[in-house]
Order: sequence, then structure tokens, then C-alpha cells
Amino acid sequence: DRLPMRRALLSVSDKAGLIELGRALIDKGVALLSTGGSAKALREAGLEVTDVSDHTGFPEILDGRVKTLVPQIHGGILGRRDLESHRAQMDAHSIAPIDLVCVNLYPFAATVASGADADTCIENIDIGGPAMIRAAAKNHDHVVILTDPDQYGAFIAALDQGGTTLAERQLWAGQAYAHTASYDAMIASWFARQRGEALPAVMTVSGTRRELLRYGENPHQDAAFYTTGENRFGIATARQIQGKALSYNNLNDTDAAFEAVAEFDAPAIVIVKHANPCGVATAPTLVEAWKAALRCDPVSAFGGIVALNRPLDVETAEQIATLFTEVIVAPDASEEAKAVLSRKKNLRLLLTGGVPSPVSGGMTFKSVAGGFLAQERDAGRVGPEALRVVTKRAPTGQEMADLLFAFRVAKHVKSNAVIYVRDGATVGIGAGQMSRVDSARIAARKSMDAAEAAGESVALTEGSVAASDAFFPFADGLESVIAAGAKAVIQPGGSIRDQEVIDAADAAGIAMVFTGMRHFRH
Ligand code: 93A
Repeated sequence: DRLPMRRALLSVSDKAGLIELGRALIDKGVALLSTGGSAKALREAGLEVTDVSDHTGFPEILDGRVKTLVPQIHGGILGRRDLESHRAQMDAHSIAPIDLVCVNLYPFAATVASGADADTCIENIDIGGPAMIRAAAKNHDHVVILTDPDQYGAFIAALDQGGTTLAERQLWAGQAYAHTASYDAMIASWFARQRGEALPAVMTVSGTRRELLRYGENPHQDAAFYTTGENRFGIATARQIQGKALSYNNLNDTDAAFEAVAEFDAPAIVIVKHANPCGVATAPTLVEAWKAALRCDPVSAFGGIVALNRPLDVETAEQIATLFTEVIVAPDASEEAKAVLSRKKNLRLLLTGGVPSPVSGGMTFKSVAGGFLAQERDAGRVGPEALRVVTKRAPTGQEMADLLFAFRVAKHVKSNAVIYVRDGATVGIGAGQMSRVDSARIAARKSMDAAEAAGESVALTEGSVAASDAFFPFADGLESVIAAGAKAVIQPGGSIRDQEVIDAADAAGIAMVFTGMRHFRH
């Protein structure tokens, strides 16, 4: 079923690989048709090519808006070679069959990204290209469609074997429709943005499969990683320097860890297990931050994901390497640090090239039966100016710094979240409980365990500050926090029982501040 080739139409904005493809076709005796810029590039390489306008007898008009939108081209692509009636009509209208269409589209996304004005963006909406792509893909029984320079090598190899197979043409046809679909999705979201709509009436989310994963959350679930092309430092654009392939859960946890560590300006470490931080610290140096983060919950940190907001240095690498760690993610790493980690063959090292802005916009999605929920990324953060002291006692300077740190951590812990902090490091994290009281107690108990393991007699929560991701609906949650030894508390406030909670704080002589902002994370 290998397909014979007589005539090919090449019309590409991205000229990568064009000359090699053209030469391979000419070597096999295939005639080339091409549009303005593509024809020029082929000719300059010494290849013989016919302009589409000469082939059709119709000039390119309207500043190139109409180049290939003519029956000679679309008839040549869409005519069925297996139907006598189609062949007769093509003959009657002097329409020559076109057996290969190689098209990639006007660079709409790059034009938008360059900051071009609206008219220029609109001029870069390709009409003729998608029409040819969709036509050739529809007629893939008889026509080859190529939309990506990455496909040229396989196509040339097939030519050498005597032609493409139906299976190859089906593969490229499917990829062609995915290509035009994602192109139109980009244009649709640009129009929505022009109208100031963050959430348009129809939302098309499009991603390119970066890799098939071994499995999903569990071994009986198939899974893949798709990237959207969003320009943000993170796992989608990170380089993996060493280690085994990342699993679905690794990717999810690594993302959580890196998004969390990006919150902090000072050198910071976040250790994540099951998408929740189990140790977060900032310190003058990374190695100090590592030690402080690890002290929070050394049991859970085993087999965790470690994220850094600074290039990994050799001293910190040596320390992390003493513990079994699944993934380290950092903006960069020194050569010495890489050398240290290279001894740990399975450890994955990911370098992102930078740290994402925690306050930049963007959308997040969650699937539900029959649909998905879309919302703006939680880019909220409270500074000192937003805090309202509600107790008789105001926090001290150190308490204030720790409160703000704790609330930033709370944003990245699954609700209900209660976090205890001392000197820029978490000393207890309670995550994902159905009751806030339980989160407060679990965090304190874990802190007690960590202290015992370290041979210390007092829980690290004694003299700490605490954060709650949402308000305390009753005084009992706050009372648990006070019982754990916290001396200052940060929480959104806004409960109808706020006064009860404030009275409990005053009775215990602790300081409490309200943020007015909640950080649920479900
Ligand atoms: O302006 S168009 O929408 N009208 C057309 O008829 C047409 N035909 C091809 N854009 C059209 N193209 C596009 O031109 C192709 O999709 C390709 O991206 C580009 C190639 O132009 P050139 O060969 O002049 O660089």
C-alpha cells in the first residue's frame, strides 16, 4: 500500500528542514509546488520549484491573504484517486493531483508574544494553511500531510522504502488535526484576552504530549504528561540532568515543591511528600535551610522531593545526598554539586533555569464528572501592611516575620492546614484533615515526635507561631494551637465567632493577626 508521489506542495513559515525535504523529493522525481517565501528558499538552494500562482494561473492576491485558496490546489488535494468520477472531474478542470502537503502555519503565538499590535496579530492568523492541512489529512488515503519538521526524517525514510504506508499517513493526519485545533485554541484565547475575559464562554485547553508515563497515580491507570507552552519556570520546561524517568506522582509532587519554594526571597528549601510540604525553611545559606527544613519531620522527608530557590551548591548537595531523596529541583546546580549527585544513579536532578513568580497570573484546572473547574492561580499573598492585630498583645518583630512566613507556607499545604514556625522554619505541619482541630493536634504531635527523635525534651512548637489557612470556626482549634505552645497566630479571620476566638487568645496572652485572605487548597 505504499503511495506513489508525483507532486508535492511545500508552504511553510518555519523553514527548518525545508531544503533537505525538497532535495529528497526531487531526488525521487517529485515535482515541487510552493508559495512565495518557501519557493524563494528552495530556489536559493538550487532546487527546481514551480510557484503556486504559475501552477494555478491565478496570482497571489490581497497581500498574500489568498495564495492557495483556489480549486486547482484544494481539488488537487481532496480528489479521490479511487473514484472514476473524481478523476474525470479533475481532468475536466485541469486539476493535477497533489500527493504531499507540507505546511506549518503563520507564527501567531510568537507574534502575540513579541508584543505586536492587534492588526499584526490578526494578519498572522493563517487561513490557507489550516485549510490545506485539514484537506490533506481528510484525504490521507491518497495524500501525505506533514505539519512538523520533526516528521520529515520519518517521511524521507519512507520515501527511500518506496513510499509512505497508510499507517504512517493516519498518524500524521491525526497530528495534523491536533495541530490546527491547538492553533485555533490559541487564537480563541487571544480574542478572549482582548475582550478582558479571563474565563471565556468556551474554554479550549490544548497541550502537546511531552511523554507517556509508565502509569498514573496507580499502576492500573494510563497517564501522560502534556505541556501547554506556558512560559513559566517549572517542571514543564525543566532539564533532567540525571536519574530515572519521572513518574506521574513525582511530577505532581515536584511541581508542588517548586511552586512553594518560589514564594521565598531568602535561600529556601521545601521538602514535599504526597504533594504536601513536610519541611520548609529559609536561612542565610541553603545548607542551613536544608538542616532546618529536615528537622521539621525527618521521618516523612525520607523518599521526598527537595526544591531549592537558589542554584544547588556542593555543600548542600552533600547534605541532601545523605538522605534517600526521589527528586531535587533547583534553578541550577554547580558542577561540583552535580558531581556529588552523579554517584546516586536513581536520584533525579531537575534544573529549571529560574524561579517562577509566585504572583504571576494563570489558570488552574480540576476535572469533575462531565467537565472541569477553572480558576485563576492563587497568586495572592499578604504583606505586613495587610495584617490587622486583633489581640491585646501585638506580635514581636521576630514573631511577625515568622507569621508571614507561616502563612506563605499555609498557602501550599492541603486544607485544613495548620503550620507551626520558629525562626524561619516550620516545626510542625498539619495537612489535609477534615477538622482544623485535628490538623492543629497532628502538627503538634509530629513536632513532639521529631523533638524526641532528636533527643530534645521540649516540643519544637513550644514558643512557636502558628498559621491557619482559613478562619477558626470555633475557639477549640485555637485552643489546640495554644496548648501546643504557640505564642502568636496568623489566620484570615471572618468567622461569625471571631470574637470568641479573639477572647480565647487574649485569655492566653498570645498575639493574633488577621490577614483578610484565605488560602484553601483542596
Ligand atoms: O494568508 S493565508 O491565510 N492564505 C493562503 O492562501 C495561504 N496559503 C499558504 N496563508 C497561506 N499560507 C501560509 O503561508 C502557509 O500556512 C505558510 O505558513 C505560509 C508560507 O508562506 P511563504 O511560503 O510565502 O513563506
